[in-house]
Amino acid sequence: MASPRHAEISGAGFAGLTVATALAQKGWTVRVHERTQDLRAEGAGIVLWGNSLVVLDKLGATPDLESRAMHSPAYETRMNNVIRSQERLEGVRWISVTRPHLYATLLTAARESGVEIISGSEVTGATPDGRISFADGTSAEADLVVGADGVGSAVRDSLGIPLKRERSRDGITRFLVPRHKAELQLLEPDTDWDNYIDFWNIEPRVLRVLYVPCNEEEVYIALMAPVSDAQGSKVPIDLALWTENFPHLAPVLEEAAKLHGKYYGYQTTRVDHWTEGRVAIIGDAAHAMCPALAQGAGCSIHNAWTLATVATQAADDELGDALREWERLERPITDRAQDRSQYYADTRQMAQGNQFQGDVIETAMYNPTDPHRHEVN
Ligand code: 3HM
Repeated sequence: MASPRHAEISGAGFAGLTVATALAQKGWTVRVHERTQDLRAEGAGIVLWGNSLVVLDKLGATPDLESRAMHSPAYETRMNNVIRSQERLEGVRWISVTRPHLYATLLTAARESGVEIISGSEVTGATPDGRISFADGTSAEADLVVGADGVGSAVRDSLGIPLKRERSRDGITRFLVPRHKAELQLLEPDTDWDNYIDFWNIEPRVLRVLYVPCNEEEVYIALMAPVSDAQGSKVPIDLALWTENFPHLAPVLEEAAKLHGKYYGYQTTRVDHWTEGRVAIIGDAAHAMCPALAQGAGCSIHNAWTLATVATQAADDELGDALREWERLERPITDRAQDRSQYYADTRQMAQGNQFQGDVIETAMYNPTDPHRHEVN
């Protein structure tokens, strides 16, 4: 039997752990390098749709993930606290989880599949012939190198791949806080506090709270304000400002006010190409996007899966061509998700409600595990 093929991966985030686990399960030996000393996820909560959940199914990670997740009855949109829509999203698979829980699930799956994860290992770059280099001056060879090293990707930049960055006028600060369901229920007994609720205020002032229950104990809240609004984008948050505008959310806003966190201005990074020889970039290194459609990690996870599949199917001496073909086929759907997310970030149109239909749910409905997905009928 031929010896297993070997992959070196930079970055133990959602994309890196997914591609690592998928490759290991398909018979590769895999090493993942993580620059930080600690293996843990930053951030608060996350919504996952069908396109990433089918991948987690294949990795065997779904039971663990769903043991601590929320299936909200509806995706609700409000303007000045008046309900605009309650989308039941029939036929669409989606859940909300905390980022630490998704991370722990992927880490377990990776380890159980035999992936070697090295923390405190900084990758400085890669070459198209499959050499990866490290900050300590050493290097290693692989059949496949993956740059899953985030929006500031050293792998991508070492290859000189051109990129463009576009900023929007708004941004958010994210918090994971206790739900205080009983207190919220007292403030508004008619509200279903298990719903995902997007609370928009545009007049007289642009301030928005996205309320995303992630399990029975924790809720992810994202506070949006324009970059130009110093008071609205301040961290720790200005509690008086937020409770004056969202009095019905006071119990969870008071929790957020105890935390630090970071205001993040929406931005999109578009890169010229995703592969060079034996190197591929995935995740935020390839397609960092605005969070409006909640598809940044989703696209990362589904592209990680298709990359592992294509690389495994390709003959070793045809890997470079196979990766180029992978980009040609898989990239357009991610480009469209990026464009739509940027559009919604720029226009604030999600405030209209009833947004998750038609083209907008294309990404959520995509099945990267369907071998016939690119056939035209
Ligand atoms: C889940 C989710 N949805 C929308 C946004 C946004 O528009 O900032 C952020 C999110 O985490």
